[in-house]
Order: sequence, then C-alpha cells, then structure tokens
Amino acid sequence: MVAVGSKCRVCKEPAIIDLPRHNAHFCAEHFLELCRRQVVKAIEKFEMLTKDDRILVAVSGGKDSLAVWDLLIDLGYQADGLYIGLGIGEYSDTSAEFARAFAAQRDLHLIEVSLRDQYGYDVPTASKATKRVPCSACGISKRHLFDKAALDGGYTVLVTGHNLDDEAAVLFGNTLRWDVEYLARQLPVLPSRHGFPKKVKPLVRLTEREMAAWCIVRGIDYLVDECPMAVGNKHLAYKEALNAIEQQSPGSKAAFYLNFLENMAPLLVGRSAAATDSLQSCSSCGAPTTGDLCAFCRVVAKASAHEPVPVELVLGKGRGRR
Ligand code: Q46
Ligand code: ZN
Ligand code: ZN
Repeated sequence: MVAVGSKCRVCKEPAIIDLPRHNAHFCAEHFLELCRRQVVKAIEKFEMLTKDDRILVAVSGGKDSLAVWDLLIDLGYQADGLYIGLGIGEYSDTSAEFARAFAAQRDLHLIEVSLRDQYGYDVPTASKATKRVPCSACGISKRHLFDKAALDGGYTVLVTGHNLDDEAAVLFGNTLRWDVEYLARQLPVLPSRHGFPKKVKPLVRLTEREMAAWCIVRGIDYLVDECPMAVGNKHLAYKEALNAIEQQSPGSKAAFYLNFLENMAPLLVGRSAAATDSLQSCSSCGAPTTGDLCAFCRVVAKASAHEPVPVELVLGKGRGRR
C-alpha cells in the first residue's frame, strides 16, 4: 500500500498508506483520524445526524457498511444494524456471517430480515418472476425493507455505506445521460417525507480503498467478494473509468463529486418529480406509492408465487439506475 521508507505527514513515523489525492502518507493512527474527520465533516456540512438520533445502519457484510457502523459508534452515536437476507446463494450466506460476527464482537444490535423466510422469495427468483434485472428487483426490495424497518423500529435516520466511489460512479452515469431527475435526487441526505425515513450517507468523502484500509487497521473482517449479480454492470464500468482518470490526475474523483454537491446540486433543487409528486398509501402494505399497489408489493405478489430460481440462472445481468 505504501513505498518503504514513507513517513506519516503528521507524526513522521513510518506510514502504512499513501493517499495521492491528499498528496500525503499516513501512519495507522493518523489515517484513522483522517477518516473520522472526513465523516464528521460530511455529517456537519449536510446536517446528517445528531447524538440524539436513533440510527439504523443498513449492513451488507461488506467493508463500507461495517466501516460506517464502526465509525458512527466510534464517534459516539447510538446505532443499530439492519441486515437483509437477499437469498443470493453463497454470497448472501457468507455476508450474513460477517454482519453477525461484527455485531456480536461489539455487542451491537443487529436486526435481520429474510426475503425468503418472511416474504417467500429471493432476489434471483424476483428477477426472473418480474423480468427485471436482479439489481432492480433487489433495489426495490431493499429500499422498502430499509424504510419499513426504520419506521417500525422508531429510528429517526437510516444510514447507508455509500462511499465516494459509489456516488461518483452514479453521478458519472447520470451525467452521461444528463438525467436531471436523477441528478436532482443525488444528495447525501434525503429528508424524511411522505412516510419515508431520513436517509444519509456519511461516507461520501471517503473512498472504497480508504474504507478497506479502515477495516484492515481496525481488525474488521468483511466480505471481500462483490455480489455476483453486479458482474458486468455499468456501475462497475463507470468506477473503472473514474479510477483511470484518478490515476492520471489524483483528486479528480473527489472534485467531480464534491464540487457537484457544492456547485451544481443547489441549482437542481425542485427538479425532482419525487419532491412534488402526490403520493398515496399502498392498498396492501400502506407504504407511500404513486399507484394503487407499491412496487414492493407488486414484486412480492409475482415472486412469491414463482418457483425458486437458482442464482446461477440470473448471474451477471447488471444493475438498474439508482
Ligand atoms: S446486492 Fe442487490 Fe447490489 Fe447484488 S443484486 Fe445488485 S443491488 S449488486 S448493492
Ligand atoms: Zn502519524
Ligand atoms: Zn405495498
């Protein structure tokens, strides 16, 4: 991760990581401090959280969600975790083990929801039954269950582990299409509205690589493998394109995303239909929706009536837009 002999910018002790976008090297202690500072900066700038909030962290068992949970606890917030069993074969089985082990080792509360046990389907089956790409069926399920768990549990805010690379990649895709509707919604804070909980992304100032390093330094075991359904999707291609640019010009990725938030996002306020849509309650589950039945209940109806589909049958079909 770092050239032999490199010294920490702060204390001049041997460095463990180089961060070209900061044009500096850091020892373990000062690297952790930098991560904490970046999270605090994001939280304060966007008024994401207060110490009185009851926080629910959406946990996948990967590095980002475990790191954000760890960071929030470390910074003195009270936060429980929510793990959703998506039924994506071995990937889901292993990711659940990492999430449970993390919570158990730190005596944290982890809520678990299983699509198969509680709703009678899994993501591969939902994909096939609804003729959607897996990530679209998965996204509808996750969003609904995140909202429901947060509201049912009396949590005031839902946290996700989206990092700078994720957000920059989504921004890149939305910009390539000049999708104003999506661009207007791409903010690190969505206020609570129409029965949706407040949602925040405290890791938007930190990269994937930094979150992997956070986990290694803090001794957090996480699932390294990507979801098999993600293989070949556009989101990964956008990340690679941005990484190539970043390599040539360190700092570009952060500037692309963070300057969007600073300079462009304010110009797009009010351009998202979701901000003005009149929503009604789903006739089946009561969740806010534009139609009679919400997207989740439509997925449940089709997928739970379908015979289970093995994960191999729907591998690598790519994800939908966020
Ligand atoms: S879990 Fe679900 Fe992701 Fe897997 S199926 Fe797609 S959306 S890639 S973050
Ligand atoms: Zn140091
Ligand atoms: Zn519904």
